[in-house]
Amino acid sequence: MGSRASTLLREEEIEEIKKETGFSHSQITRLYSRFTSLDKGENGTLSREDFQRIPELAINPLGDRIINAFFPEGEDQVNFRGFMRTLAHFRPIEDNEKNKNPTASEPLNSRTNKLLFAFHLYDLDRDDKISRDELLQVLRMMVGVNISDEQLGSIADRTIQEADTNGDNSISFNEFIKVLEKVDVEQKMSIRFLH
Ligand SMILES: [Ca+2]
Ligand SMILES: [Ca+2]
Repeated sequence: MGSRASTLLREEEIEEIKKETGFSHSQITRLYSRFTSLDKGENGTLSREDFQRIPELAINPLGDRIINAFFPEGEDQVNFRGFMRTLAHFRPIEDNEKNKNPTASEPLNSRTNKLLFAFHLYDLDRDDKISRDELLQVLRMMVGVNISDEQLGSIADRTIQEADTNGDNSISFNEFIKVLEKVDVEQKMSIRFLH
């Protein structure tokens, strides 16, 4: 009884999260204890400040963008379910998932969903295109201060020129996929979660 009970995850909830995200039972309980240790307000949700205490995110130049991806539009708290749904994009694709039933809905950790997640880190205004400005902002965060605005601008121009096949001066999701066709997205966008 008392406050302790509220920190336990119900078995049905674990089952639902397992189905939705593909995480194993032990991964879910382990991530839940990480979640509750980050939850300084002890209200079952995380705020942006809670996320900023994760060292890997604090040092990532795109950390703030990644943190934002955890929050539903216009909200400033995320519950465990939402936390797991976003985290699932980073779950490696396991061998037994590679040729499963093609009629099943696309898993959150598929290549396409991983790429879509990355695309949204750039597409701040959510118009489904990466504009020159949006690309510049990300480049600036990633390269730091050692490069002049002029140089950055020409990198952005060249990147758009190479990617932009329909000539609208921005990068659509399809164009984005084409550029990254040969990139090992699986390796770059996976986190090894302990089993
Ligand atoms: Ca955009
Ligand atoms: Ca285009």
